[in-house]
Amino acid sequence: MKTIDLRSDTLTRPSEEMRRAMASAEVGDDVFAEDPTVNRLQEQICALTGKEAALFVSSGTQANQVSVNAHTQPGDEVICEERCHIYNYEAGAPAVLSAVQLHPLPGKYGILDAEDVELAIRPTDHHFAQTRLITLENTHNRWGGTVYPLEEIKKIHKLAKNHKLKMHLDGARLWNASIASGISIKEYARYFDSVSLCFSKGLGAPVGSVIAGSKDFIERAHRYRKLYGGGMRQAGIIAAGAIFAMEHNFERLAEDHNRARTLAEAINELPGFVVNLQTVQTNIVIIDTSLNDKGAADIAADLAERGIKMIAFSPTRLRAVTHLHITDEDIEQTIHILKEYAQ
Ligand code: TLP
Repeated sequence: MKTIDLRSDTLTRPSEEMRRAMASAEVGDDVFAEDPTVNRLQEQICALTGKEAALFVSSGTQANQVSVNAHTQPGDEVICEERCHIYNYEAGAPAVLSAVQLHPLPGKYGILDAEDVELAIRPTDHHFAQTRLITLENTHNRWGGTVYPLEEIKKIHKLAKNHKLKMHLDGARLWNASIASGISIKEYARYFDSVSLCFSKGLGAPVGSVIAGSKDFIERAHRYRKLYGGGMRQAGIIAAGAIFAMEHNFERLAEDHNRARTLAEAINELPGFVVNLQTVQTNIVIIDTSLNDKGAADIAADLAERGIKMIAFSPTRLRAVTHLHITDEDIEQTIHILKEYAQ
């Protein structure tokens, strides 16, 4: 029985061609900034984002945490959305590594309201932590891959400027946002002081993320990358996978989005399963299972026995993610098995 693994787009394995590109990559010591492939990747990212400088890092978590540290001082406060990755899935790193506190705000489908953000900014007073940074996530993972409307980003950017705050974008899946909205990565990046992008999600590279920002910011980020043990040597081997992924797997994300939509619509018709179709904008489908007697973890276990893997995202929510290895037939088969199961 073939297993259809919808747990995450991080599960993709490098293709033969990607492996060949990696095997033949020119390399040097990147801690000396002498790896030509890493340097080429960073230059490509500067062009893509319109930023002055870029830094290749090992993971999305490292990209976010290096950025948080490079923007803040211990005791500062960081405004974020309450379901964001930085707050929920990075092992409490902002407190441990940057000694900052997070100020999570509720958002609609992961989108913060500019007025709420403004109200959350602390006045300058010795009772309060100093608000220093706002982080946004695009697409928003826990909300089901929702795309941040550019108008909302602009509003938050404007007030951040007025209050002299920095803006960081967790753009692990900014690729998907760009394909879904038709808005370029560069246009999104304009409104942020730093942007992180992951190569190891929908783009299908095995390892690696990148941060882009001003020269000053990236210089500070360089120091934190080293401090976190993230200075890599012949990293061109993995940077070559990232370059290959950008060149071959970016445009095709539209296919993943179409498949997620087909899956979401079919699941929403089944008894006991509800999908808020408004949130299905890219490659993530969040399935509400609260009408079932069984919890999401038990349903996930039952489905795994039938060859379909999804993640229980909460006691009443499953997540299914489409990616490079998921075909139209896999979607049909998933729908077929879910139909049988729902009855
Ligand atoms: N997300 C993973 C899990 O950690 C939940 C997934 O399967 O979706 N930002 C966002 C928005 C992410 O979704 C992720 C990974 C990261 C950052 C962190 O990336 P890595 O795993 O490379 O540290």
